[in-house]
Amino acid sequence: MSATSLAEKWVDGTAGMTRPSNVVWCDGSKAEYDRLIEEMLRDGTLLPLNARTYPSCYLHRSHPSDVARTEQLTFICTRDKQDAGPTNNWMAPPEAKAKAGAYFDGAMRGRAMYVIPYLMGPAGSTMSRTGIMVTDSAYVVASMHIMARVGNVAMKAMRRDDDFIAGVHSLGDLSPDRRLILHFPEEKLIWSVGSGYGGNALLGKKCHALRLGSWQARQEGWLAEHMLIIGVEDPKGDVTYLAAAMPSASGKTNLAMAVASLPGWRVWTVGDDIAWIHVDSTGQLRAINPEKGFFGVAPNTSPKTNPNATAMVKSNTIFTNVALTPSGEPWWEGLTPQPPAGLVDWQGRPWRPGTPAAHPNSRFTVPVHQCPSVAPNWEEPQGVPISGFIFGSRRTKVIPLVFEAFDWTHGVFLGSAMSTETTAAITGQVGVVRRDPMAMLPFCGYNMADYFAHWLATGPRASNAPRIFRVNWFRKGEDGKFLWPGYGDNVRVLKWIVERIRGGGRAQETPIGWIPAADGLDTEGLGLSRAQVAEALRVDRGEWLQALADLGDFYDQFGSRLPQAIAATLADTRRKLGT
Ligand code: SAT
Ligand code: MN
Repeated sequence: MSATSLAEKWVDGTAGMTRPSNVVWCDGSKAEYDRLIEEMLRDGTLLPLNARTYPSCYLHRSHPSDVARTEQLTFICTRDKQDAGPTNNWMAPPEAKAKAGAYFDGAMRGRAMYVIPYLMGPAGSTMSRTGIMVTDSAYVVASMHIMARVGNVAMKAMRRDDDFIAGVHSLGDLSPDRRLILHFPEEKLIWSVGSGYGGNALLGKKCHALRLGSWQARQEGWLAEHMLIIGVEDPKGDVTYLAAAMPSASGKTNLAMAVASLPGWRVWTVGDDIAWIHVDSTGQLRAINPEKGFFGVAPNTSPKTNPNATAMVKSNTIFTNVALTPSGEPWWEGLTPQPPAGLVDWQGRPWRPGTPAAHPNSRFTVPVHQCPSVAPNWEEPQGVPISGFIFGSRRTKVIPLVFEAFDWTHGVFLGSAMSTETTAAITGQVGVVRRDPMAMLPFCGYNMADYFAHWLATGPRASNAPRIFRVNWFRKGEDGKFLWPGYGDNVRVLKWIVERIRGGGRAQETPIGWIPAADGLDTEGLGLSRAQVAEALRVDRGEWLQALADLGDFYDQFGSRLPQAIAATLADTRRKLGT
């Protein structure tokens, strides 16, 4: 059977279930994109923005109850519940299919079903993987055009006739009561119904590249991670590549394209959200960005916090749920110090002060190549060599600004120990602390205990395992103010990380890892007192012991599946802290 016929058979079967009026195979061309935009401008799915200041930019307003990922409606559907693990919602495959099947049944009546073959990763890379998704949303098709490589390039990349992840997406009736995001890793299948929101509906992104990707990665011996990829260039012109895991809406896109506050230093952007990482034949870890676009959080993006993002979204960008100015420009909180007069809010109503103008999880969708800091080698098939991993989360307490793991195993422990304060990127309460190992809690497609074991086993396969660091830009002082300026000044932390990787960088040993020595961080010109820097780096034994007790409870749910090395490192850390 040829690749097309197997794909066609599956598409036919899906159309039999969803009953569209017609089936459109997408070719990924500019003409196709332009046609979709025209159609959406006609039916009101998109609004045009100011053609002079924001050429080829559009605004999409989603259903007000469909503005973020819905984790409580997201399931891993493995035959054995233990394979999904205690941190995932699980449903038995037959039950999942019966439930969602009822929502999919005839869901595309009177609408077109678009078939989108897509490639995650650069063309010609052995690390890239293919998918075919169907959808009844033109907004999803246009967004996929920006976020992934669509069309023939994907069909050509298929290595076997069944070499694709199959994804079915329908807007359904957009009701949260009939919304399900289902993953069947054993069948390489995704079913998503009832949401048009990015993380739920652009199936190449979290569903494929992370949830099914992580499953595939474990089977095939690589890593699929919720990580940005950057090259950090020093004043001599040497570039060190780093991958950093951070929870959604916690400054990942800002760090991915940071403008260094230190003379001579520069950050090159390879990716802002997902990294696929392989150990090459020489034992070097190499990473690709499987995506081709950014789906970034708009609020707080400004010429001050992220000048590169502000510049790149000035053309060819689809905005979702931002506010609109009278001159037809997008606006969101933080873009300018003062909101312009006459704003229309994200739901299309005259804006009332005291209410959000843009939704806190409003987004921009834009091609990577428009980023002024894009790395010249960002699409190279062999990927970039990774020398360091960073685990970062949002914690107002406990976690110091930066510290380094003692070794690979300790670094995996630090990643597994991550917790964070929740943001508007997920539906639910904002600002509550929850565990989020490696920023993968919502994205790991299998038992997280096995995921930790997979990480533990990967380091020793590398000839020179990357160093592992933990960062936290969000720690606050007694006065409730952030202790660290963040943004472009985070490059000062990257500088210390790069120095450590190269065998320099002054550090002092603590029970939790290596912390920069008193003069280790370059804080010149920041105007921070020594005491302030010390406070940002302080290890509070009491706070740590409490946090580790909570971590122990979290680990307990994995039972005997938790790798011994993780449990032993926790015990060791407790002992060092002096229990
Ligand atoms: O909405 S997405 O899940 O794609 C982005 C994010 O929350 O990280
Ligand atoms: Mn993300």
